[in-house]
Amino acid sequence: MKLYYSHNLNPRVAVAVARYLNAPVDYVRAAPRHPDHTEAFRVINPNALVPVPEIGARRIWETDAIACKLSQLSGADFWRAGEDLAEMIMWVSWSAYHLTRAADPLYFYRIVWPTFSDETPDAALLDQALADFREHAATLDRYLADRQWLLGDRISYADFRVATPLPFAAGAGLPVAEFPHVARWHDQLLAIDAWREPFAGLD
Ligand SMILES: N[C@@H](CCC(=O)N[C@@H](CS)C(=O)NCC(=O)O)C(=O)O
Repeated sequence: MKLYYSHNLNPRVAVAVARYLNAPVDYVRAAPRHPDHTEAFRVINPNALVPVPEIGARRIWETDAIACKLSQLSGADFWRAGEDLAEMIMWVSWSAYHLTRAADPLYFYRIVWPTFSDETPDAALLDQALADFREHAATLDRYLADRQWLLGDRISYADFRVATPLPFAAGAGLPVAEFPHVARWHDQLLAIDAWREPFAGLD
């Protein structure tokens, strides 16, 4: 199975999952938004985005779907079933609509934007994103106060997904240190090679 990726937020999660699960994946670095590649890439993913796998006739894209598939293929319960499933989906959804959504402009304007523009980003937009991030990080912090991992005492995909923006905290200016339980939890993740250095040895 091929997995097309870049070093940005979502593909980083997909590669980390694949490496954590030791999935039999051929990693292919891609730049789907490069004008020379976009149209050809739409054959693989109509959104011209990564991550995206090539796994046969049925096409899937979206980091969460890829993580689900990788977990199924590896026989792991990283993607939970049974009683934990609803709670895991809750965190996957919460990440997309709250924490990662808040962090996204900070990531984009402080890390990606300067690579191709000299224009100063809108300060009000970044202030609002920072306020939103603090609100949602506080929610996460309270939740983690008496839990090792989001679903209790075992790591799951919920942990990887909710932590999507945190490896970029320094460059994006995410105030993780203000939230001690979040910082402790993310340190646990950073102790995992696949999360800390998903691209090690790839390119
Ligand atoms: N909803 C999609 C979002 C995918 C996405 O936005 N991918 C971005 C990176 S975060 C992308 O492909 N950007 C072009 C690139 O990285 O070259 C998912 O969860 O996988």
